[in-house]
Amino acid sequence: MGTALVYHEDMTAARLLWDDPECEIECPERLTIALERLRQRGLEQRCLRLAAREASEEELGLVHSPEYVALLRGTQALGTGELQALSGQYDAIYFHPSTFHCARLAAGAALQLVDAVLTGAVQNGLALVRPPGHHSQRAAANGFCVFNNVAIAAKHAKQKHGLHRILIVDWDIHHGQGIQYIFEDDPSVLYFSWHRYEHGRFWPYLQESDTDAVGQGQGCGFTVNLPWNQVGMGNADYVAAFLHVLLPLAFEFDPELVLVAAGFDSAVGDPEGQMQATPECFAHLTQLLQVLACGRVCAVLEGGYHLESLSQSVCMMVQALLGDPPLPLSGPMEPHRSALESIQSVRAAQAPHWMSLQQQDAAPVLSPSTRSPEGSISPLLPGGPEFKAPVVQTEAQAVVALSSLLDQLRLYPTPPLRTAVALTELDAALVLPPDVLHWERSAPQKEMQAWARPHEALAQDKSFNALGKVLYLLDSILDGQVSSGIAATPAPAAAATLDVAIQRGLSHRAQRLLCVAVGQLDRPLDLADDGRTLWLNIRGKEAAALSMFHVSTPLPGLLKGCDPVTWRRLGWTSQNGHRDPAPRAGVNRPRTGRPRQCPEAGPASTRRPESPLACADGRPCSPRPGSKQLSESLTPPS
Ligand code: Q9C
Ligand code: ZN
Repeated sequence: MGTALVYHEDMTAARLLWDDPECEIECPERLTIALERLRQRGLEQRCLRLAAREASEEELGLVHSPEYVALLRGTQALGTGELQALSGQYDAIYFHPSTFHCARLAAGAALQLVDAVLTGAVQNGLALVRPPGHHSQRAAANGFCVFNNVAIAAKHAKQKHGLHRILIVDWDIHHGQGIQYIFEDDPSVLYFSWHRYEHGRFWPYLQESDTDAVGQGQGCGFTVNLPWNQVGMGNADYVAAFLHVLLPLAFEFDPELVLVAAGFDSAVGDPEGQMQATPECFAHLTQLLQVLACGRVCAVLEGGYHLESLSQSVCMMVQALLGDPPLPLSGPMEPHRSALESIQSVRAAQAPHWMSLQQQDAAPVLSPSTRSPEGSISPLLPGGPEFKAPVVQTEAQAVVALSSLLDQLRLYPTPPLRTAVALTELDAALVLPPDVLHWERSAPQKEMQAWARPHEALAQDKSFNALGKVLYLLDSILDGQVSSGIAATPAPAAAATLDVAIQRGLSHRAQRLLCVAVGQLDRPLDLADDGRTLWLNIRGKEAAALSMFHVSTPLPGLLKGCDPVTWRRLGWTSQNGHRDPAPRAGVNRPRTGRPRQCPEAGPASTRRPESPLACADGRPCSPRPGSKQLSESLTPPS
């Protein structure tokens, strides 16, 4: 399935007819040059080209008031003076006699794109439009925007295609306050926007662009604002925002469709944004979004005023939509301090509403007394032996008991140490950050011997010593002293060490284990294929897979390895993120993406109709293959 490119030449007709330095940047060349560049690179030709149609007035009415639509209809007959006078009633707006036609085409293009994706004609696509849409409101034009193209498309996807969860990612550098207002109280639309904010000193100067605007009523937690308080944000900041804010929430929300308010004024060179992200960054961001909603990504152009930067970024996004592997990112890969502060702030503001943000930030520190002196495994739960499993009688009680159990599990604190390394002498020269702890200890000798015995590769002293450190580190992580760690082992012992680590992890306290093996490493033969271990091998070429829990994918670039289609073919879709067989904290949560702890949100809803959509291979999106009964996975392995 391909990529749609929706466009109509008529959208270049509207232009500024008088002098206005603020508005002159929104010019017809934005579209012509971007399209020309797509042609030059042969990208336009690879897309399914669709001619944009006008949105009907009824469709505009999904978002806008009839009076506002009528007012816009009337602008077609106005003279320049009248147009200028009317424009002056709005903030950063110019009207042209062709504005109404263009704006209807822009909204219509977004609708066509959504229709093409949701009918399965294409996998994804981009609508190249102007005027942009995300600032426009029910009865107001604003910030070059006349009709809210993306908002209309989202309403249409709900109404005409019966969707229940739509994610809107607004990576334009301005806050799409129009989209925010329209879906403020709507839990079926998760709206994420990052924007230049500078503590409120950047246009449109709104308090509601800050992190504490999280939505209202039922929609509480479905508005996510990430304000940038400094200019100069770059690739690292954008990727960090995706990894630490957007994607955790998006996975939890589990959208059926992703709409991108794709403004490229967030790219380097743009006079509005003053940011540093390079065009390739948008390929990466696009690729990250393709893991959601079975890859159904509809992007609609918003801003972007540096013609060269805009065109390059558009090309990068289209390439990613087409499935080409993105170019590597350049520039500093450490986020700015100010960016981390913003990320921290939005995570804190959203934490009450999203499971995936809980328990990680600002959790109480594990008291040393709960750790056993030898560093051997201490009781699984903080209360240790005092922890009482509730006695269960009826099924209803079982549910209550289970959620209380889960509540206790959720309180399990964040380890006081973030990262430890267990290295052998060989690697001791490695330069590590100062807050990384060097872990010197080993697992008890007897235990190690027992684990190492079946493996010839572990007979050697060096390998054996390394194993001891690996196991000790693993135990430290499993019993909550450390969050993460890095260990080294001599190459010939790698497979055996990994085998022992997996077996030990599973036999101790890991409920489910993800093993990512980079390089030519085969899955341990005796690993049970019971769904507790997901083995992902990234290697030179695709290797035979035993089951859906055994995935082998070629290195990106070698065989289009990052293609989500590969994953779908293996039975893994974004929905598999919810397999949830074991007691994770979210079991009692409705799968509507409704946030927790929102007083207005009402009782835990059962409102989660099955998705009307199917994946590329024809399977419906929702069923979760391989999930186990809770009772089954609660039983510790013998
Ligand atoms: N120098 C879009 O990107 N002017 N609209 C701001 C600050 C308004 C931007 C002035 C910018 C509107 C879709
Ligand atoms: Zn913008």
